Amino acid sequence: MEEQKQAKQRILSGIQPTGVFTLGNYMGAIVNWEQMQEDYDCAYFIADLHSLTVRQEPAELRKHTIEAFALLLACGIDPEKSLVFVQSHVHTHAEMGWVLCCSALMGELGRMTQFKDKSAKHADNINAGLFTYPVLMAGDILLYQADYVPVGQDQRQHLEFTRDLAERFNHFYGNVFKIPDGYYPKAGAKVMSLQDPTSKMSKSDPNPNSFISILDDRPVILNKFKRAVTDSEAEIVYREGKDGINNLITIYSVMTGKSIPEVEKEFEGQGYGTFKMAVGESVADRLQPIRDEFNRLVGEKKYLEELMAVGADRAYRISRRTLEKAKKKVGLLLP
Ligand code: ATP
Ligand code: LTN
Repeated sequence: MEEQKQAKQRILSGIQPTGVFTLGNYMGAIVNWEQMQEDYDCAYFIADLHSLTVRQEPAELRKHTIEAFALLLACGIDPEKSLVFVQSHVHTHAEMGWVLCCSALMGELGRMTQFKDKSAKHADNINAGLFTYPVLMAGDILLYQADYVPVGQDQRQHLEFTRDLAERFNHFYGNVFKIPDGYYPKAGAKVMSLQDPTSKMSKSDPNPNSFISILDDRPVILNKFKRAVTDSEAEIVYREGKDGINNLITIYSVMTGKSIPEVEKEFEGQGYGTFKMAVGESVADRLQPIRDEFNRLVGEKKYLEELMAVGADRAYRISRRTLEKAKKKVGLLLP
């Protein structure tokens, strides 16, 4: 049994507890996470250390962390099949981050789009953690010798950085890390804001009409789609320049499993109003069981804490092997 498991390739990914997950997180990452559980050895975690790079209210962060853990389970991540844990419960992550920081270059970190975007958004708190964020993320991935990292399009640059850093480390110190690949969904890798379809849907957007939270109820979902920004034409076709409609077509296509030409055909000659409601209904149908399961699980705090403890213990036992190897290679004396 154990041997069979070892033969499988390893998947690892994380999500920050910065609020309730959006439809973007779900389509861009979690849908793949759930599907991959069958064929891979998967590890998923709540990236709470990463969320400290933006100022958080401590009580809120604690609440969001336990809720994010429950949400993962509600989305179908099965702790019997996958390793699920909270990043800060496993101290190897912070330690690996430090060792890797000493191989990361200021220049490459300064070029990261997310660093530039978040610095602009939080000009009063451009902290060193925001700058070294990708190094901590690289450590998360490399500690587990992951083969694939399923993420949305916005994380592509961080994945490239992880590969470069791992290659550099291996080159200087000897082979320690496996070089991971990103894994992106064919559709839904970048779900756009419903209010500004040229920018990505984000759970920390101050305008709640711009995103669908996976815990929104049906009337809220329908209302948000009704107000979604589109264009002044009347054709439901996927075409360059029609960012709002393209986004809605993609969402409907992923929710229903229909191809884009099938969706175009289904709504030929129909108005935007009808189409928006159909998209809203498809999303509400899909999210309903997740919401029900979340509401059940979130009351089971003790059960969730037990799962977190089991996950942390297993994650530590796996990750310490790589950490020790890396520490030895750079010349640290192991105790
Ligand atoms: P924040 O708004 O706090 O920066 P976020 O909504 O961008 O957070 P993360 O926790 O940073 O969410 O991302 C979790 C996963 O969801 C990542 O794999 C990321 O690529 C993916 N993701 C985030 N937003 C989208 C989106 N709009 N479309 C597709 N995937 C997304
Ligand atoms: N930066 C990621 C969250 C994250 C992550 C990881 C994803 C932290 N560590 C390791 C994949 C692998 C984000 O989604 N914004």
